[in-house]
Amino acid sequence: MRLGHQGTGSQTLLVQIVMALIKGVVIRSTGSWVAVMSDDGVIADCRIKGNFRMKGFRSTNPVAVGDVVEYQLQPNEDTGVIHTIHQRHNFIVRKATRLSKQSHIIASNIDQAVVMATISSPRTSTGFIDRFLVTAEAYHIPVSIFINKCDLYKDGDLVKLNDMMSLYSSIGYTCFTTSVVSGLGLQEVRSFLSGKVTLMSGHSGVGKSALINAIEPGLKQKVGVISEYHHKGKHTTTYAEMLPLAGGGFVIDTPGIKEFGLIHFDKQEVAERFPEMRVLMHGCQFNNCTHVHEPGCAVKSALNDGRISKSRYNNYISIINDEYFEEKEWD
Ligand SMILES: Nc1nc2c(ncn2[C@@H]2O[C@H](COP(=O)(O)OP(=O)(O)O)[C@@H](O)[C@H]2O)c(=O)[nH]1
Ligand SMILES: [Mg+2]
Ligand SMILES: [Zn+2]
Repeated sequence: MRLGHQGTGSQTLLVQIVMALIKGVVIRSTGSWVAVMSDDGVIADCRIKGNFRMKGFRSTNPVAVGDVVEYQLQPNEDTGVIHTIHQRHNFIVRKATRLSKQSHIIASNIDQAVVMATISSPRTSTGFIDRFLVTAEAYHIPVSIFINKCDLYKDGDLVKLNDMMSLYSSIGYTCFTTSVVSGLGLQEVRSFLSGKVTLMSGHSGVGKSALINAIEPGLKQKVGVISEYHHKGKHTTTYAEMLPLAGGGFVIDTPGIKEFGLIHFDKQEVAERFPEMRVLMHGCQFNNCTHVHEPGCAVKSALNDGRISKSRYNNYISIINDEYFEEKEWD
């Protein structure tokens, strides 16, 4: 095709360029505006046109971070309109509010998840870690653990660090020890994240932003900003954000998300999401065993002889006693 023609030919070409659908990935979604990064790295603010809500699923946000979309640039504007959302490979949700039946899609098309924990300053409970692991397992998303701030730990904290590492490694989870201050583990983390879409979670203050900055200095995430979550049980309007890595891949920082709602979950399913329980369950006397009080329970006998850790089992009990499951009956 020859360019530089006069008259209608070039106008047609121009119209075709403007009308063309551009494919990209949603990197920020803040309500009605969505930032989409195209394959060649250009970021456009887009609006959503039409109804994209999924059937049989009530979510508060039709488009989520990680969605692959096609958008059209608006004539004479540098904004776009999203026309199509590609089918999601997976997505992770939380309850929109504590008691709501609606859910909020945190992110989609995730290759792997990471929970960042700290032994102290602040202490991360195993309850938080196990809930995150269980949720990732339920979505079949590979999940690993980063234990950060290792420069700080001495004496009792070092013992806890080693216990945590050996417990979760023995179950099969990949664990990294990291320190943004000393540089411990950062090279390993950089290659672990490269080329993948990684959802990163962890309490506020564990060092997610600091670690992202350390491996990707161009990103300049705000460090030490604790603003997200003032009142327990109330989700404020903080949004997940997808950060592009220079070596390919993205990290999804999920600020202010304290817990993932175990939505779309049956109580019965929870034990299956504990890999060390899953391999034993077939040995239980009853095939609908809840592993709480039944005779002939293979999980409880493994607990009694130390093959299953007390903290993991206690967290299992705590999860199945969640208020979310209260209205639900065991099948
Ligand atoms: N000693 C130490 N402090 C760290 C480390 N990583 C982060 N911090 C500090 O912990 C605080 C919270 O970090 P930030 O990245 O904002 O945590 P986020 O809320 O998880 O994003 C900041 O003051 C950081 O400087 C680390 O490995 N060692
Ligand atoms: Mg942060
Ligand atoms: Zn059992």
